[in-house]
Amino acid sequence: MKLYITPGSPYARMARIVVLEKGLESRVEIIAAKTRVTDSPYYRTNPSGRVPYLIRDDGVGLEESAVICAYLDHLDGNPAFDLPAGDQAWEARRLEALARSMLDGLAVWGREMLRPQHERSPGVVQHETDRAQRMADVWELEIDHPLMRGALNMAQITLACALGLEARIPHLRWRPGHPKLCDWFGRIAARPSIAATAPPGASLNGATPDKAP
Ligand SMILES: N[C@@H](CCC(=O)N[C@@H](CS)C(=O)NCC(=O)O)C(=O)O
Repeated sequence: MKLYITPGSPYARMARIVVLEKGLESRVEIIAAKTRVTDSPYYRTNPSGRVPYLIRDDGVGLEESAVICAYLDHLDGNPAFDLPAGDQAWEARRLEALARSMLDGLAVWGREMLRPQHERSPGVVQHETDRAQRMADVWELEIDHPLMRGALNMAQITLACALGLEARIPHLRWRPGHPKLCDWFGRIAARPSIAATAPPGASLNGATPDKAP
């Protein structure tokens, strides 16, 4: 199988984490795609131009991090990241959606910061800055949920990838005032699959890192 990624994509990172967690390194070739450029050869592989993108052994391509993660997790017939039974399934879905909501906002913010400074929208940046702050407040309260403290699951992977975007977005400051979230992130960031997929840092187009602990 071939998994197309970019090193900084948090969505691709989720798939890369599942590859490592499931010991699929020998079955999945990781390929860096060239995204967001005119006429990239990658568009002949995946017309949407997005990552992650998985080409299965039968040649069929899959989009969407959640679909790709579920597919990889089920390959061995012993999924580790399926929903728990009963009412807990709704809690798991709620938490995963909450983490994805934060991630989606941060992805918009990160994309804006990749644009040249004169093309950036201050309104979009402010909106996403405020959203990220509110979501960090919510997660400071939710992080003690048993599903966030138990065995690794998709909500935890998604939140780790969202918070890890601090390396890519210099003004993302989710840490101040959120000690429990800092503690949680410190632990999960040390997990080998999370550490091995950490995004490269970026001082994006003139923005200055600003990281109070
Ligand atoms: N909903 C998608 C989002 C994927 C996505 O937006 N990926 C970004 C990288 S973080 C991308 O490929 N952007 C390239 C482009 O927009 O052309 C998923 O969960 O996989």
